[in-house]
Amino acid sequence: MVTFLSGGTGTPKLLDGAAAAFSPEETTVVANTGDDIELGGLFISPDIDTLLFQGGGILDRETWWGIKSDTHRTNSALMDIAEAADLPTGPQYLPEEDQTGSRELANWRRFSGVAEFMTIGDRDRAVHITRTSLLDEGYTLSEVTERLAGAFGLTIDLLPMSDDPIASLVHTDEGLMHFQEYWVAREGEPSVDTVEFRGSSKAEPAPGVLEALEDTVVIGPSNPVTSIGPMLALPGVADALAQTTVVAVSPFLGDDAFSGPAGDLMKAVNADPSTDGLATAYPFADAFVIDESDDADFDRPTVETDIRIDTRGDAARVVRAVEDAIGRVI
Ligand code: FO1
Repeated sequence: MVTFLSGGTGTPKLLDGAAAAFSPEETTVVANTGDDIELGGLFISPDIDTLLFQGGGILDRETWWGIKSDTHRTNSALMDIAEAADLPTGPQYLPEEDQTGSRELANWRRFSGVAEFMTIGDRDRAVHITRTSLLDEGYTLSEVTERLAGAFGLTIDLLPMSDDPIASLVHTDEGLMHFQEYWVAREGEPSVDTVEFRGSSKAEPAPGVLEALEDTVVIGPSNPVTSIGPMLALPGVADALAQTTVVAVSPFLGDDAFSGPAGDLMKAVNADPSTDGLATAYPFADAFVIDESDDADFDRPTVETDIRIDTRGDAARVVRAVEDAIGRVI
């Protein structure tokens, strides 16, 4: 049995090759939900969706979010209406008093749908409408995720990290903003002071998460700060990881992150934005998989391979390196 901790792009890419070493029936994936937002009344869970669409064979593999060949008629119409009505076209938070009201799960991450700052495809939107409606019917995010995983034919077990509201908020030189505003609307431009996982200390891991962490854990090549950080901030998770075998795959080629804002965010939390910084970010890791060109030096077993993942064959190669790393610990 193996459990992967996953964020938006790096770990789903690795999971393309998971079957090279681990049977899907014995694989659990815990997904970050700190990136989730409510936009125009729809609850969007980007990291869960990437895993649903990947498992269902419909993921847009150019972007690693959204559905391939999706249309965007509603999203375009929202922009047209906002422009015609002379409304703002950037992210608009709902007023403070509405952030913590009604749908509890949306706390601190509730945006107006005017001009819809994230590009939501039409088929993608059907998933968000279904999720939001089931949440409103009283189902938990875990229950909704299980239902959607069944609909997309997933063979792995997919768990959200929590059924409670946790919002990844970025404190920047231009003020406090949600991760999606920082990353999607502002393209990671503002300079980051600190990152906050609002709600995490009062949140609980979702049902099944702590049990899944009793198995061998693989931390995929996701952003250590905003993809894996929210999970580590949940009560009990870091302790559980300290008790089990953990292998971490580096999301860095030396000092460069493969994708996303990992480098800037690592600096903001005072960790070295490189493979070396992984030891600080993951003190409980028992082994690492790093790039063969990397000269990082760890005091724990380290397997080197070409960790760039462009194809399923690449993913299988890195997964076999993970298997090798697990073998060196156990
Ligand atoms: N990322 C973007 O960079 N631009 C988008 O317009 C965008 C839309 C979007 C819609 C639905 C969804 O589930 C994800 C979407 N993403 C988009 C990806 C997402 O914002 C982040 O890359 C992930 O949260 C990172 O883990």
